[in-house]
Amino acid sequence: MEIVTMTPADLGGPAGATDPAGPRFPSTFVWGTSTSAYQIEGATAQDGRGESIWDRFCSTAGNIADGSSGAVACDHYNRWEADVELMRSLSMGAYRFSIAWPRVLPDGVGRTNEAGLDFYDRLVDGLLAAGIEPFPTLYHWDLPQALEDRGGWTSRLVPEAFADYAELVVARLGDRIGTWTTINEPFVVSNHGYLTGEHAPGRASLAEGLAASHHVLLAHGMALERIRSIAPHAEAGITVNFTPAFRTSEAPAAVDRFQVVDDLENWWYISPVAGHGYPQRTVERLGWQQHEVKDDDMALISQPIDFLGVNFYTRQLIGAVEGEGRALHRRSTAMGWEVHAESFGWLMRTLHERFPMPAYYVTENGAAMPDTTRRDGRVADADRIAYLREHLAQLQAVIEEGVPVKGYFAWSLLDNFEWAHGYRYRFGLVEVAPDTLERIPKESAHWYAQVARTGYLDGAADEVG
Ligand code: IFM
Repeated sequence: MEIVTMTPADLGGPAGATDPAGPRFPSTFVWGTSTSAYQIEGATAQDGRGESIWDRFCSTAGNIADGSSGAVACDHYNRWEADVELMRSLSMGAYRFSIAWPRVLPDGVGRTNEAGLDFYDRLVDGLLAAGIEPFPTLYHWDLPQALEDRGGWTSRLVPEAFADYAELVVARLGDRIGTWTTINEPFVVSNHGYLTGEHAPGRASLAEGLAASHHVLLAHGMALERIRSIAPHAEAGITVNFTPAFRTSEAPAAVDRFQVVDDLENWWYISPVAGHGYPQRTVERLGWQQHEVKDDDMALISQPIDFLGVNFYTRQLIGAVEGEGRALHRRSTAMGWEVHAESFGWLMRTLHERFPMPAYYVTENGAAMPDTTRRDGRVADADRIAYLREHLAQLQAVIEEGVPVKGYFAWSLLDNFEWAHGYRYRFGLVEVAPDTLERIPKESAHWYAQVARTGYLDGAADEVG
């Protein structure tokens, strides 16, 4: 039997006790960046891709702040080889991307578009050849329009179609994929798409939002069954976004708002996935009759997962009136989201206490910053570096406390299409020049590459890695 000797540094080490460079992330920690298909691929009419709800939504004036769309985006569909090389040059060990359902099945069901599958085939092979582990997500919001025309996420037809789509993709790529994610951010899919209407497909109804919330989780459960049967050795999970909520007032209106907002935005999805069902007090408060919930649905939704993907950006402060908490922000990003790394540590601890999972990946974390300026030909984004450092320090602390966090994916590799905001806000570690689409790594990209190489946040020499 091989005996492996672990050094304190391999284990993360005690905080700065023996190491002048401070604590070190475990040597097995996965470092990557994250993107999604509609936000970067472009080529929406190329090689037989079908229409998605985002193509349709963007074509209506007023839906996107700058009137743009993802039609070209970063043109990653045609530049993927250079993007893989870019990731390799930045020492990335993994890449989280999403597969565009309408590229693979233009009508959502039925006829397969082989050219679409071939694209992801080549991407996966290219990543592996570059030593980068592919972490695909099966759904990051680009529903085929043909399925929206048949009811979209308010209809049970969509989770059923999603399971078939998942089976097709996993059968094709599964021999090379170690980690599958079913759905990205079920809250945003149902809330923004069907309850408030700020995202595609732009429907605004509480009843439709609640129906969608159940169907999107059902889609996760149905797809998970298929993944288990086709790729039993792969790890599989779901990515949920969290915006920890804190109440700033004792006023009854604040208490009332807090309960609904906190349940819907934070616990509505993880609670059923973890086997505890939908938060009952909010089910009652909203008068949800749950006609969509059929026998066995909750068992499908709560099948064991191998990891939970966690997306975190900010916290929210809830008073009696919407927006009241903003006065308490000390620092904000360009989007007005408060920078509050302590809430990230709080979230990871709270999740592991309340809904313990075998492993966690931070599948998104990052910031749109206003101050991207040029200095000596470099793109200086010191505030993004500060954001990343503070959040990674929180992660380091919770790992040392025993929370099994296995990897971190910075959002995002590239400046890209930020949904209803268009191209106004830029989350990339790499700038994408709006006119030429040239990729220019920002200082944060170089900083993050060094962290990935060394496992240290603060200036450890590269040789340490
Ligand atoms: O750009 C989005 C991403 O698609 C999902 N999570 C949040 C990001 C920033 O808003």
